[in-house]
Amino acid sequence: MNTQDYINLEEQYGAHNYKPLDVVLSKGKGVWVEDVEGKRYLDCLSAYSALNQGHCHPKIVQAMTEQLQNLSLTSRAFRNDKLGIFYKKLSDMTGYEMSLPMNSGAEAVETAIKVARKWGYAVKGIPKYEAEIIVAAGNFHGRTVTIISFSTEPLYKEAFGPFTPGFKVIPFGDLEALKAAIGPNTAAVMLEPIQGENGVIIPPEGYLRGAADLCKQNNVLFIADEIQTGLGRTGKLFASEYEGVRPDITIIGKALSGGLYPVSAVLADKPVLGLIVPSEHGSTFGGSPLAAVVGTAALEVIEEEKLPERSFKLGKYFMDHLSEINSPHIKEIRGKGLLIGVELKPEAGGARRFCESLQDEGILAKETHTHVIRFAPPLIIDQETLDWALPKIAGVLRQA
Ligand code: IF1
Repeated sequence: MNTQDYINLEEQYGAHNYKPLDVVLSKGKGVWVEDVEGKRYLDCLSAYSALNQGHCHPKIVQAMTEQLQNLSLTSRAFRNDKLGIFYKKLSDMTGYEMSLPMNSGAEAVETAIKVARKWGYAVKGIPKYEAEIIVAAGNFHGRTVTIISFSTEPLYKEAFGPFTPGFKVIPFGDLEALKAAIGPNTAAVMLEPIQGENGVIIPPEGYLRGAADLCKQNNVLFIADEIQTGLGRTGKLFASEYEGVRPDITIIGKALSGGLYPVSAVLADKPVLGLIVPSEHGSTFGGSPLAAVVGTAALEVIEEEKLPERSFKLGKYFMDHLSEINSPHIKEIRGKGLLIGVELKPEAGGARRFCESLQDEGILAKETHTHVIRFAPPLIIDQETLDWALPKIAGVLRQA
């Protein structure tokens, strides 16, 4: 079978909920992937930041393979000998007292919403079923019905109502709007520190700090969705650290497994997460021994290989050199660490064709929101590889 055969197979038998680049990958190692024709590419998407540790990281693969010889799943009806170790690692590394493991990011977001609502009723005393959660326009938190209920992107939402009530949407980056939106029934404010999907949108300096302060003053939980920005991606373990913010709840996923298996978690302290009692919440696969060893190994790699520091340093190097590219198409380059967006002028005709040219050059990147090319390579990338990629990126960006 060649590339076209694989594409035809997918198109014929699979739902068309994506329109991928026409590249069929069959191998991955570190920052590199290979397609079925044997062509090699630098991965500059990292599965939307799930591959911060690189493809098939040997340490995580070994942990997973060893575990597979012993025990994969117990369900949470029984305990297993790996989950506690994972909890402790999460706590030691993040400073939160407790965590609740799920699988996909969306499930962890749903979990955080449930926890925040329960806190609103049990602790804050909000009248039953009147809890409100404030979110930002342009948000992306996943695909479940409740989560799309507060999306502002019609394509993600419009066809799928009726929607879950209890959410209030305010403009991202506007503290006055947030202040005005908080009321007696507000249980939580949930934000992405940087809006990834919305085009790598960085809020004005002081916004997260201000939002967290407003929450504290008004007895409201501050929830950070760090599923994409967390675990080193932006040059710190968590993007919230840039403003000295410690959210009441932090949500992580993606790189929590290094891309081997879906592992997500909600992190919080006992007064919040301790409110959840047996049978109120759960998951067949969440917290399995397999997930626990993969999660533990993925966290160890982040620590041992100093991925946040690497991301900080190499992100700056990457951005500085991207900024030197003299292209009439570039409107703005923005980012933190190795989460970088290159916004093109509308006249450039959309980012997609640039991504296709990058593909020809052996670089896989993905457009986001029509005009932005997102560069987010695995955090294990080195300067030499960036030096290989930069002239190619420059060539593509200068093209007519
Ligand atoms: C898709 C985007 C990225 C996320 C944040 C929760 C989730 C995500 C901040 C849900 C997921 C993904 C999912 C994937 C594409 C993608 C994405 F382009 F849509 F926006 F990363 F930039 N919070 N992001 O970014 O996590 O349930 O998927 O594990 O849905 O097409 P999930």
